[in-house]
Amino acid sequence: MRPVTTSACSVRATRSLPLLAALLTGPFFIAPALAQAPAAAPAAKVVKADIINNEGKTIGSATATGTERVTIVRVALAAGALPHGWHGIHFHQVANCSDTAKFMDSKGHVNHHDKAHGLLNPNGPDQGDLPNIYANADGSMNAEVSSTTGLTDKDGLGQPGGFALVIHASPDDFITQPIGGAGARIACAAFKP
Ligand SMILES: [Cu+2]
Repeated sequence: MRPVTTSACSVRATRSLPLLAALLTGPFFIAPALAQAPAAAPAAKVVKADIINNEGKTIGSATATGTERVTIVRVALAAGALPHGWHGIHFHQVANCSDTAKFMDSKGHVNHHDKAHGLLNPNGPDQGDLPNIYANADGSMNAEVSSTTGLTDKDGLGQPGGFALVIHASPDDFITQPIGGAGARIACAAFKP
């Protein structure tokens, strides 16, 4: 049985060679190339929100740009906005910054898959995790951070309650539970759905 099968295969291979040559050299070669041209990427969504401090004063703005698979946040803060140094920043579950003294109404981190907190945590990260941001000596800041938590993903930031961007008093150590030792919530931006 085996020699027969081998022989049939070689016949097929030999017959297909001229066809392959025609595809590579003839006009047919162009057609497959056009068929594989990438589809136009869907436009990214862009949303903007004021960042307020514990006194309810607007200290700057946050602009989130993203798709179903990514979110990039640009933070722009005026002089005097934040204490000098590194600060944790996260996506929290609810677009509510109305309790300005503590910003607890923004709830915990976005975390649809029940992961541990921390970009360096072997059981993490949760979907709210972001790298730290740095406030200049005068308290101003211009920064961009990114995440694979999708801006328009219903299982990400596109959830029904919107989301909040929360800045903490201290840097996130990316591993300690529940928020990496980032401490009090000192600024908040509510991104309504
Ligand atoms: Cu947080």
